[in-house]
Amino acid sequence: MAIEKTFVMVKPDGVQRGLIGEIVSRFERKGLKLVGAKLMSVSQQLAEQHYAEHKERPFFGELVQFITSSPVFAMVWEGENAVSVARTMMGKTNPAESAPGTIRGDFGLTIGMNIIHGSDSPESADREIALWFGNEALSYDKAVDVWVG
Ligand code: RTP
Ligand code: MG
Repeated sequence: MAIEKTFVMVKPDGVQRGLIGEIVSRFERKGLKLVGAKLMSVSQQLAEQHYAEHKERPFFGELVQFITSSPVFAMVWEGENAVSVARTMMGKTNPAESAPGTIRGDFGLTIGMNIIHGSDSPESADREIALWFGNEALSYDKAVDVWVG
């Protein structure tokens, strides 16, 4: 069983539209475990580091401007194959091509404002969790039965 951690972020459009709860709920119901979360403003430097792989792309400036324009909700989710499971739940990069039932397919229209980010590989996840959370993300056992009844 490959237990992984992945970095997921509700982008400014998702926060402004009140979709944090919906998105957190979907990941919880899927069975992933929330091990880190914070609402935060993004500095120019953090945005440029996060999206470094896109530095030469024509949309880089717009992307950095967008992600720094208003707070994001950064999270770390843990579980079996968490990286690919989260990507599947998000849908394709372009919401217009994302299947209904996915987050982008249900809530998005345009590629520039596609609501959510998720790490694209375990290596990216390690890099992004270190970048956004350092050592802050938690590790804990889930014992649901103890808390109800
Ligand atoms: P993300 O990194 O945000 O999770 O999205 P992704 O892996 O599905 O897509 P990626 O190729 O990494 O692109 C990063 C973000 O850049 C914006 N984008 N705009 N105008 C364009 O053609 C274009 N292409 C990409 C999107 O917001 C995408 O999520
Ligand atoms: Mg990406």
